[in-house]
Amino acid sequence: MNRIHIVSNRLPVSINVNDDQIELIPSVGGLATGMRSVYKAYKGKWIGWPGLPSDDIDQKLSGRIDQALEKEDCVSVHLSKKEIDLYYDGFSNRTIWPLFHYFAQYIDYDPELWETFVHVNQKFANKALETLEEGDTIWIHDYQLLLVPEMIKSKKPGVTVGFFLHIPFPSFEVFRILPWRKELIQGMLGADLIGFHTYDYQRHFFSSVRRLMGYDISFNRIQIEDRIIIVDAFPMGIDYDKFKNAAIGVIQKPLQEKSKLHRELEKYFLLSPDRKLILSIDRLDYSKGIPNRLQAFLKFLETYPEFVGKVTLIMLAVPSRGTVEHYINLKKEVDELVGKVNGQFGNINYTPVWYFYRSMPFENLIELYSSCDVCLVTPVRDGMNLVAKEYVASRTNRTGVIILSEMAGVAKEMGEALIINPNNIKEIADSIKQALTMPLDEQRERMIFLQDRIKRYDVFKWSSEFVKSLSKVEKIQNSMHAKRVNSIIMEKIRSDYQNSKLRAIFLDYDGTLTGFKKNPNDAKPNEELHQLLYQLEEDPRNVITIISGRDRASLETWFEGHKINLIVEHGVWSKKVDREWKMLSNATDTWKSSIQPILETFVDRTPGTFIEEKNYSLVWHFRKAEPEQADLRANELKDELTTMIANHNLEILEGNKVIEVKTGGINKGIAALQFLKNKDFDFVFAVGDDWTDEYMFKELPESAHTIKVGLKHTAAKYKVESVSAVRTFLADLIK
Ligand code: ADQ
Repeated sequence: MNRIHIVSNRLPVSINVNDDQIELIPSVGGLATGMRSVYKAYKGKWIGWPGLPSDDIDQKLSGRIDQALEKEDCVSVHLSKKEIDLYYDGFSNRTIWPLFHYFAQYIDYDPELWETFVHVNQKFANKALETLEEGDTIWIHDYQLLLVPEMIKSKKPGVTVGFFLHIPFPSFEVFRILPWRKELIQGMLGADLIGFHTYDYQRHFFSSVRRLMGYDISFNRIQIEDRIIIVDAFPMGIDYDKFKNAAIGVIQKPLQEKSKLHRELEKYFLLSPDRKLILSIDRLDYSKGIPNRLQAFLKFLETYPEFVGKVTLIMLAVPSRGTVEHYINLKKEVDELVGKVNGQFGNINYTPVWYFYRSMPFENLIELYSSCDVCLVTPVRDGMNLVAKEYVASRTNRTGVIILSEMAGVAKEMGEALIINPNNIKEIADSIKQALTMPLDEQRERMIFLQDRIKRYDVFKWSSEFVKSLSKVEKIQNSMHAKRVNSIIMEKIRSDYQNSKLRAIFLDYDGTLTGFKKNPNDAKPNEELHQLLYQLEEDPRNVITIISGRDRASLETWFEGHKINLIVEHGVWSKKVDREWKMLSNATDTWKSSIQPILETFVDRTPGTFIEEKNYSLVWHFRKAEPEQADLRANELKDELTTMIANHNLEILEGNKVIEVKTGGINKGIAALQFLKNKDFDFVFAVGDDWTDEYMFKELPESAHTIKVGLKHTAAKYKVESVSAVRTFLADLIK
């Protein structure tokens, strides 16, 4: 792989200018650690804002700062105070952040914020473009830079672009609220690989892509023209060993070297052997559920008075976004609640909540992690939450209990924690009691599993997995472009054709041999096609089969007089030349009564659409409908059907302007294989245009020549652009 560059809002260093001296202070955060290993190893650059507003530094100093950063392979994007205010504090933190964390009531819809967001994203993209060379890879981070992937891809398509979102991706019903929702999705879709912390966020993202853009999605791939985008979950890890080793260091420190905080913690325990500490650490953010946590602690002390005087909550809140109104209000609310708990239960010897409103050095953080019996992590929404993982890594004696919100991404990896709903105050209060009284054996049993898992998938593994996927997607993209039929490929297929004795030729019909018509019944073969097929049939070595999703009637009529076999309804029925129709499978159609009413509501609501009923499938046709409305409805329908199909063993096929629901387990691939049975074909050929044909491409023997019509991603070996290219190809084959 070539160079890998990183783009994030902030560079991994802070700058201190003192008496004209420039000092670079490396960031110790998890992301910086993980990414440093990547861009250093792949000889890339890190592009981002250095943290100082450009209005505060004169040009000369700015040049010197850039030079100092350059030595660290960092490239700075200069932002003015106004840009930071409108792009970072503004659109990023007052619009996207509340939207993506389901705080719709906090969203700021100011178009000026949006315009600056676009402008600043373009600044980041431009800086990256100056650095990027074709063939390089770039990994873009987080919600502040959602538009950068597209801005880069559109200018340098040869660059492989990765994007990782560190916060949740909300459900479509929430995401759609935003006036600029399409632009954000489009921006993200410039990436070749999009990563989220959890599968749920991925699922929500797919739903928005489907509903807003109408792109094809299969498994974890989105197909747009001749591009493929892979979307996957990569749960971010921490630098496990760093936390573990630091915790060992803290424990082994002689008394005189211990920090003031550590000595205070130890003194607290000495007062009484049954004293316990609960820890809470976050940025002061409304998504973190801090007021709920305090209310739950209050409820706990009220419900279980035997713990009053024995249990203390250490609450660390890092000041964050302090100029934004909702954060100012939150600070006030938290202050009041802390006052309330301490007022109600505290006395001269006992302070129930020790509240620190500040950042703390790493060493103190470790002292807290290793001293506290319980870690309380109760966000109302959180992309991942690294605090929970850091607590686990710091528990060298393998005791300690985590109470964890189900709304944090990390809950997916921590089944052994006590999982709570952050809005259920009573449940949290009861969990605190459960955690404090949990036997040590049980604590260890749970902790061992947690530690094993979090150690295995640490931040280095996380970044290397993402990089691995980037190189995989790069290979897929390259192979897609390499597949077009050219004269060399044509020659090879023709020579195989000429040297063979018995040939199986599978031809899809609509979109392959003929173009699409508004009314499916108007698509009958024209004279040119008849003549072409007659020529193919003339050679007795050719066994030709039209393999289609259509029903029996039209194809039988249209190809009367031809020496052509028919396979229809995606493989349910087949008919050899001069024989009767045969059913290929014992399929059931009992599911129709539950799916038909859903399709009918779509017909009612979408003029120009209709349902076609086949033996083992139902098809919703929307070619004649008003295109924009139909596309919207089609996406809605797919979304609705997706939740139904698993219960019925069904498949949804997205054809060209049709959505077909059919019985599972029958497809063109299985049907084509049946046809090949007991005969010695030494030339197998298949051509088709949509993804129902992909089954055929996958199932046919390795030696088969398979061709996809259109430039989308395919399992076929080769591609041609259009129906007329298929006809030319067939004509050339038999020349
Ligand atoms: P954050 O919202 O910042 O990150 P989180 O993942 O918990 O949340 O990370 C916080 C980090 O700050 C931790 O590493 C912690 O040690 C540190 N920290 C917290 N309080 C501190 C204090 N008082 N002093 C010093 N350090 C403190 C966003 C998303 C998360 C996602 C991360 C990473 O909101 O959901 O997990 O990115 O993708």
